[in-house]
Amino acid sequence: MTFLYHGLEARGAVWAEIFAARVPDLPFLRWGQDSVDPAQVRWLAAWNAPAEFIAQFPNLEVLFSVGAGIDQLPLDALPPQVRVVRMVEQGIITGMAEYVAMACLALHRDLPFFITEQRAGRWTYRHTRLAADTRVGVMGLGELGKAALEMLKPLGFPLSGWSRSAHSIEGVECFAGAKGFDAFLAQVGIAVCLLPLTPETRGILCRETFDKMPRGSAVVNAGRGGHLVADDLIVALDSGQLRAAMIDVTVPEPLPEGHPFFSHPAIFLTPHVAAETRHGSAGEVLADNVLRLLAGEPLLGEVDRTRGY
Ligand code: NDP
Ligand code: OXD
Repeated sequence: MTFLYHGLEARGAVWAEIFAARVPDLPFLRWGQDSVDPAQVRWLAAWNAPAEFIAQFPNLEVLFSVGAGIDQLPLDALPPQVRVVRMVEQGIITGMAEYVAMACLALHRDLPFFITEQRAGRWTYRHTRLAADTRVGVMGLGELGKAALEMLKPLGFPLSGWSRSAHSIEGVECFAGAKGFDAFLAQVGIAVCLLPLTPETRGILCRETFDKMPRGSAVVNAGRGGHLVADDLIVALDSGQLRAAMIDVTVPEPLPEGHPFFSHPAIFLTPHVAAETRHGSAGEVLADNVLRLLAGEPLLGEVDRTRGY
């Protein structure tokens, strides 16, 4: 029985050390470096390994995502009995909360506008508002959405959240399900997407959604590129329905040269860096999960494959 890791060499080196210390009896193999007997592989950790790669392990029991999301893995090609586990670790959580706070302050204080004016050599006054005047609405109240809201609280933004099932979070007006979506949108000044990508959430940041937000609102997409309809964003920005957007994830990644997101004055673009899996803290979480597996205990971050997240 072996644990196989497929991914960045530097991360593999850190994880190999953590496993040697925490689970010394379990062989931790690194794809491309160690010799692997495919029949022995029960547990696999990967970011976006292709279906053909995973198919070579007939006895695979658990697939661990190296990241918080799992949509990048070829789940449709995975036998139904294989368990899928996403990464729930503090490095990703803190990184995302920082990114969302940065994005909300930047959009709220009109940074895209002021940067455009600066680059054009213009000293242009525009009235600014305080955080108390801009409601931030977070779509997705999971590990990342909740952490982002906690980071935003001391900044003074009124806060809303939207999720599939009902939640109750102190200081946050919570909405749930398709029924709650319009009421959620109607009052947000900045909408932050931290949803998983599923058939229900694909394309959710679209014209219909933007039109339900107050005119002049802003959008942050740090979920997945598939949540956003890129052409609809451009139309909404050009018409003034949206004031600005901060985009971390796109389709495809990387975006091709010349894509309008690179040059649109109302778009801030970052190359999928909102939150990164931190080698050390993630390795400890993975080792914890392996110890849980060995003890027959529930796993942290196990995905409900029928639900898709
Ligand atoms: P979780 O699984 O912890 O939370 C998902 C949240 O989304 C839950 O609150 C869930 O509702 C809600 N949700 C799911 N489907 C729907 C729906 N149809 N309608 C309304 N709400 C829905 O995920 P995380 O917070 O850990 O991560 C979220 C996503 O962030 C990841 O899947 C990934 O795509 C993205 N990500 C992006 C990164 C980046 O660098 N840009 C880094 C890491 C992650 P409920 O609570 O009711 O179940
Ligand atoms: C993740 C990501 O899902 O980095 O962890 O996008």
